[in-house]
Amino acid sequence: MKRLIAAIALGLAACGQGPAPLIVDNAQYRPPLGASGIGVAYFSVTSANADWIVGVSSPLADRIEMHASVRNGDQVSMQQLETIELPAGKPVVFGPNGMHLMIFAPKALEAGATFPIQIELQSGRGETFAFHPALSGAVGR
Ligand SMILES: [Cu+2]
Repeated sequence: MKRLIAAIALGLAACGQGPAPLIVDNAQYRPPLGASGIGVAYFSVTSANADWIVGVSSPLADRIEMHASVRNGDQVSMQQLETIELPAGKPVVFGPNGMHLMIFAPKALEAGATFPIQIELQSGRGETFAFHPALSGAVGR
């Protein structure tokens, strides 16, 4: 009987109304270098449903912008993106020399703490992910 109840509960969860959560991998946070006051975050994100990122924020920063690095000959500049498309089921990668998050005036993290970043979607959802202050190997959530 217990097993049957568990199976029903699982079935309900699988049929729930809520859309599947975002999958975030390799979420890493790079604190500001020197006195720049600007940190950077990289990650890859996959949404089961087609959606758009329409905003990014953190309780530990003044603001966060989405940027793309644009190469023009020898020059690389950055362009701010207001929205970023998330095709259904395809990872969208934010990484060095590509799209990234610029984090303005982030607060210093305590040892062992992660940096919380909330991703707002056009569908109205918002999810917060833990970004690890590490250069590699860290996985978000
Ligand atoms: Cu930038």
